[in-house]
Amino acid sequence: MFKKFLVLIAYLILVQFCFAQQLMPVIMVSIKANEGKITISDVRVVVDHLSEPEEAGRHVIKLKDDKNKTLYQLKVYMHGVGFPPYGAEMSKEELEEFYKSLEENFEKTVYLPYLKKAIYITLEDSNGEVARFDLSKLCNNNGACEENENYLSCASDCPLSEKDDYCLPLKDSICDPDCSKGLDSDCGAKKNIPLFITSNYLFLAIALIIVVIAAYRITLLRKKK
Ligand SMILES: [Ca+2]
Ligand SMILES: [Ca+2]
Repeated sequence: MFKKFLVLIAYLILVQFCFAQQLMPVIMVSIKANEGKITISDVRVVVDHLSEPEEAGRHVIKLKDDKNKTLYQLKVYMHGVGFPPYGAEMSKEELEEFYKSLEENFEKTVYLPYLKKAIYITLEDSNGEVARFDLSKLCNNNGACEENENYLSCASDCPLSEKDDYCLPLKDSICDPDCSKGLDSDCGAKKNIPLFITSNYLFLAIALIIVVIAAYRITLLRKKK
């Protein structure tokens, strides 16, 4: 029985190990479809997992180098995900309208490897290119931290200690001002509470406990009498 239990634990650890994907700097690509018109709405480098290919998809998103060579490609399913409102009585036409809207209006985010050699991203279907994004926008080295740039893709324009709309809570004694309270331990305002105050509070707490115990004993004694 114990042996079986050990084998099960070892198997579970192995499964976890095999399927655990590594967190790393990746290119986050936001795609938007508006009335059927597909555009790449936002691109930036973030720390996340790579997207898995979606076999049902008829679109491919590619990373290309300066010689138009494909460095990486991923199959994507360009379709919104949703269900008709629960309990709503919808006619056949209304349902058709609902599913058509899912097909033509949606937002989608995919994560691609951050390859320095890649200079642009294309989104393609069987007829050719649908949308394109120029990756030089991830850093233009002009001294200002702008749209699409952040510390991960452009440390020269976006130093970690200044705002770039992305929280990177590294333990490096630099506070990232984009992190909400408590996320970056380097941002903790070090409150130097004077020792005499803390010791006074401790003294008060002990005194209070003694008073409570004494009061309890006195009431017990009174009851016995
Ligand atoms: Ca810049
Ligand atoms: Ca930041």
